[in-house]
Amino acid sequence: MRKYSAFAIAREAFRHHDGWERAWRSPAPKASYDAVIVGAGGHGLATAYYLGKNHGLTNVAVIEKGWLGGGNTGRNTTIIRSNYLQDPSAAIYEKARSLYETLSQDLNYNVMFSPRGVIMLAQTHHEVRGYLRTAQANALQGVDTRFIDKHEVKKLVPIMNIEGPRYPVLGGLYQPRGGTARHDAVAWGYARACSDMGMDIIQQCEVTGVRVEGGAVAGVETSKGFIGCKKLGGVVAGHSSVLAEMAGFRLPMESVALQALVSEPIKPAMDVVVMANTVHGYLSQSDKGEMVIGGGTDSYNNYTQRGSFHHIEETVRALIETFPMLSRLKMLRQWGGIVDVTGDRSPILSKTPVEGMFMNCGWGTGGFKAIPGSGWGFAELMAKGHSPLTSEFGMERFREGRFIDESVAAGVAH
Ligand code: FAD
Ligand code: PYC
Repeated sequence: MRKYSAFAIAREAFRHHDGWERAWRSPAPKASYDAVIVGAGGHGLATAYYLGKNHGLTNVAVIEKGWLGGGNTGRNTTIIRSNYLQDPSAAIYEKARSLYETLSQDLNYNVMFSPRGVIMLAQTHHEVRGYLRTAQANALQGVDTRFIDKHEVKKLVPIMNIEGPRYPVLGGLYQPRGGTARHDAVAWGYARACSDMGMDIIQQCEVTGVRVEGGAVAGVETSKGFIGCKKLGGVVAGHSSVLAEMAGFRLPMESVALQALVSEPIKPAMDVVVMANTVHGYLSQSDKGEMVIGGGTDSYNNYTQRGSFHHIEETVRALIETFPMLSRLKMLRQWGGIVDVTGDRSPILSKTPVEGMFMNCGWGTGGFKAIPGSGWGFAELMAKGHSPLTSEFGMERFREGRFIDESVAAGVAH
């Protein structure tokens, strides 16, 4: 595939942009592959990419029931940070954050990584203590965060009212190199690089069954027929328990809707990402000028890819105390995704009871930030059978009571 470059843009400008190639091929599936990944979200595509790049495995198909990036990857609020509390989490999220720093160059695709800084507001004394603890843990883990006082918060985000009547801002956990990236571009960049390595991305192809022979995976039944494989990676987020059931095992997780909304575009007003976990909302400004807003999950299980209406009102109402200017903005659109939430709010990157089948799921409300690190570790697990990045995230931890409790650092009170 031809490289994207300033020279290519200039060349195409002189010939009516006739020379651009399709970013990825759309082939018919082959009869079998060395590895099949189910789910062309960010995690599935990143897994395929690192299988090829790091382990030389390119006879790979990524199978997607809809369009690539159309699941949670294309529906999230794009916050990237690695300020988690537990060591295994800090390791994988920081690996991901550091890969984001150079992902555009690595993929030759502009993913618009914007390390504009993330502040998690402390609005109760309990939160102050919690974030001081996280800042200290992060210092030991080599993650660059620090606790800042309310005056520094105000300096970084002048539009904020720090003297709110219910929840005044007491300070915040600040990660200067956290930020955002363009979510679809992350999926598109990985997809293009995978296709360039000769991998097949098969969209509009639903996996309807997992064929298991003698306890080992043999392939998948799909809406385009049977596809054989030696190794299978299930990376289907909110549909993970559905896929696991096809293979005959259960996963300790729930699927719930999480939603977000954007305002009308306004002039630049805020160049930091802010999460307000006590009042339960988070906010950033997109390059288009929209205020990007998210809240909590629905409190019942479903697969509808839309959220309950009352959440919109609750989220905006909660944020207005701290961001009074929001009250004067019109909200433009709202959407939802189905996220896969585990009991300890940490993901599952694991072998399964089916030989040759692996699951990468449970990223819940916070997996966009993890995509490069997750793909890196899961590819290693699939290729070699073990990975230092994923070793603590096996599904057996729920049977053994070895939880990686991130219910606080996972952010908003999801
Ligand atoms: P997905 O992108 O959902 O991909 C899974 C794919 O599997 C889908 O495309 C689906 O169609 C496909 N699939 C499912 N079943 C089948 C089947 N049977 N056959 C074939 N294909 C199938 N995370 C952050 O880090 N920061 C944030 O700010 C953030 N905000 C969020 C806001 C919202 C509103 C939502 C919904 C999520 C948010 N997240 C955030 C979470 C993040 O989006 C997810 O954790 C992440 O995108 C999961 O990626 P994935 O590749 O695992 O899943
Ligand atoms: O994990 O940072 C996060 C997040 C923000 C919004 C949803 N999840």
